[in-house]
Amino acid sequence: MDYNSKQVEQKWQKFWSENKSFEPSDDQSKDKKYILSMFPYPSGRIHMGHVRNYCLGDAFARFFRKADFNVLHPIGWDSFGMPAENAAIKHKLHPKKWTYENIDYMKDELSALGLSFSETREFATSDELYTKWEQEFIIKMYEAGLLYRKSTTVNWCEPCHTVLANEQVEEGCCWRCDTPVEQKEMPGYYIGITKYAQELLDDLKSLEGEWPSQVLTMQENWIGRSEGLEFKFELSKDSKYKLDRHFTKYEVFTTRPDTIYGVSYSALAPEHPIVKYIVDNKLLPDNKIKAIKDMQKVSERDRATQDKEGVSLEIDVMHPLTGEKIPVWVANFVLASYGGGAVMAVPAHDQRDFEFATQYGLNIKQVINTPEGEMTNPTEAYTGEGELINSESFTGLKNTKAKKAIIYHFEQNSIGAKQVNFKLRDWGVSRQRYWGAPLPFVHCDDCGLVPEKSENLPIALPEDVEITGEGNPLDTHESWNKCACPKCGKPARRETDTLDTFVQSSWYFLRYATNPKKWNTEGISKADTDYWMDVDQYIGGIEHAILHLLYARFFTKVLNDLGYTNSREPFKRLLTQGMVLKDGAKMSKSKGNVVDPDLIVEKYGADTARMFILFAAPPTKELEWNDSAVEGSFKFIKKFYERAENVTKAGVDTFKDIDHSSLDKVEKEARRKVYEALQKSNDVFNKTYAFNTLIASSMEAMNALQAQKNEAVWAEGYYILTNILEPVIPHACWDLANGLFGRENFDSSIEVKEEVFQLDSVLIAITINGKKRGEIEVAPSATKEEILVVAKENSGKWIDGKEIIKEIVVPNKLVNLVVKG
Ligand code: ANZ
Ligand code: ZN
Repeated sequence: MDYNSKQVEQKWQKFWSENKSFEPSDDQSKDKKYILSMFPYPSGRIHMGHVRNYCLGDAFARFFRKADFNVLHPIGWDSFGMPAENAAIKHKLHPKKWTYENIDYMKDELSALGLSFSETREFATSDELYTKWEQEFIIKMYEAGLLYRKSTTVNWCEPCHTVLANEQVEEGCCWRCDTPVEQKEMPGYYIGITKYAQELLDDLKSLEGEWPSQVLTMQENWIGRSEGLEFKFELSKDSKYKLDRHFTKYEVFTTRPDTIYGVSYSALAPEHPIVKYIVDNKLLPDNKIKAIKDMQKVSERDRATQDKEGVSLEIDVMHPLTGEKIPVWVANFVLASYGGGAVMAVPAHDQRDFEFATQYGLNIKQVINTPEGEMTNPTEAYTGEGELINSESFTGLKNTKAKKAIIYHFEQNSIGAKQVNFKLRDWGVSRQRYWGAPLPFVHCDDCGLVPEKSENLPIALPEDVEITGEGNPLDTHESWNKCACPKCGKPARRETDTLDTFVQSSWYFLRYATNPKKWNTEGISKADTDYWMDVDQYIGGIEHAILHLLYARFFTKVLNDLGYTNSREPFKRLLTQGMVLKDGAKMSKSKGNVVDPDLIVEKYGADTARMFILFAAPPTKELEWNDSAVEGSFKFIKKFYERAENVTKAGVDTFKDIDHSSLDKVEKEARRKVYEALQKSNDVFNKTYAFNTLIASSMEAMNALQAQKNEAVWAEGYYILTNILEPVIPHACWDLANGLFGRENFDSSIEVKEEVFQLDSVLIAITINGKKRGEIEVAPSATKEEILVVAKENSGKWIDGKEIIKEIVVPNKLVNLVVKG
């Protein structure tokens, strides 16, 4: 048999498409597997990262389909977002045209890889039907108090002309264009993800062992739960100047209540209301007011990398337990949006507080004993554990105990309480851009913010816009943004903000799980998601470890609470694939090291590309592009074809009745290798993900088959190898299996035969005084005594005339004799 990849691949791609081979069944009584690779952004062309992602997903889908599961393996397009608008500005193309043309092109590229996607469940998130349901969910969230509008300082990217979520700011710069982000006061829409913070954290436990631990840790840190004490500082009556009565108390949060007696100053964030009041009323000298104003201009993010800076506010608060006077400062390291936007500073036990105190000559008071005893002239804070000192009645307690005791004391005296804080902030979802899903709200002078009526959904984008890159074209599109108030009917104005694209990717997997026959009438079918959810295997890049995965988990919980699905944690297992590199660097246009998947498919065929991608590295590791390894994959498939000539009709007719005991040694070895590969396949798909080892053991099986001539063993070998390699090189396997066995599907799962692994003999090494001196072959059932007899018979001169002082037998492995003389 000759291998003509093009012919084979076209033939089977046509067959699969005509026979709808990869459509899931509507029969919900069957066991299911939902296999999902993260959907692509239609950027224009597919790259090797896509190829890896989709080949991995396809391998899972094909494996479980063969094992008789009802498999859902969908694909679609995450098609809203900025690049479409950038293309519109640069090439004068309408974002919609650009997007949908890219989708068509990339669809063809993916088809050429022979990926077993369902064709009926495909959609793009910019489809109006998708927008319609998303807008419905958004309105439901608004009605449930989970989505709200407020004015805040936001991260603003001027070149992209949009607000960025905190997650989209990387080291102070825009995640897309890398420009430094500015701070800007602006109204926007927020989704209350913080209400779910505790559950998002707790449920990470259920994912242990199923998700990469690195991703779990990243999510845990992002959510950032801290437990501590919250209490109020009260201004001392004899302060230099008087504040409005609203500002005579303020809240602080501490994770170290055990250090309460070490407080030597308190610091407020530059945006704290008290600081604002002082600035507005010019209660301090001009130079101080100016210094505070300068501080306020810097974004919180930039402050983190700046030197510590502060201004004394010339007022004092009273220590909550001792009544002692404590000076109040404003400091650039205090965050306005965390805890109360103010801290109790303990320089002896907090490094930040220490540096600030040293810089401004503030007191340092030790209250936790170090293992070396009391600190004299400390050069840094002591942050370890220890017994309390200088702490009135709490002195002598271990600090871990003191934490609880001091919180209890505050609670008993009603001066403070235990408090849990999270770093997680509510999710800002407004974008001032055209190519996104419009937020379905209307501003009415009389009624305020009014959600659109559900019969008017979707609020679709107007097509007649000119994208210039300056401002949001929806703002100036009057025939679109002028509308009637859904409540009172008076002239009103449509909201022109559009939704963050992460909103679309937060529920697309629930849409796929909804039968397309229902797409017009239901956004998410509860009955269908009851069957298909949760996703059994999710595959994607580690770059989504926080953003997308957290939002998707959150949305699932919200949609569950709103009654749309019973799923609560969407992705049962997660595989994060490594990057594809060339010459040690990530493939990128700017580096000029991109390998075009289309060219590889054109030259060698899709199966070669697929095999290389799965063989060259374990899926979670980086994969270094290697031309000769691509060539090697091609050669393997070619050999696989050519050697199929050893599969005869006689072999095919008899292989199901092979009598293992009647085979000779090489035949038995060939069978064993074939079944080892089969076992490996089950392990790989259910447990280890080590596709590279599956291919390696298939290669070994091929070589072992080649060493023998038994026709039945050849036929059985091909029957099994075409089966286990089908997820990797599907076209070749369907073609071979069809030609040799008349199979048009792989619906039988082949059982592993234990007899094959029973060995006739095992090789045991003989070592004398620790040095290897020979080898013996014994039955696997031989006893230690029997092994020793054979070992001594075969040790000749090494033991002749010598005294054996020690005999060690490690079954199936080795005999060690220790001799003297
Ligand atoms: C006193 C103290 C003593 C603290 C000590 C720490 C060590 P996490 O773990 O991040 O929750 N803090 C509280 N609010 C703050 C704000 N708005 N901006 C900056 N820092 C703030 O950290 C909580 C700790 O960070 C709190 O505990 C507080 O400092 C500080 F030896 O209080 B600690
Ligand atoms: Zn109105």
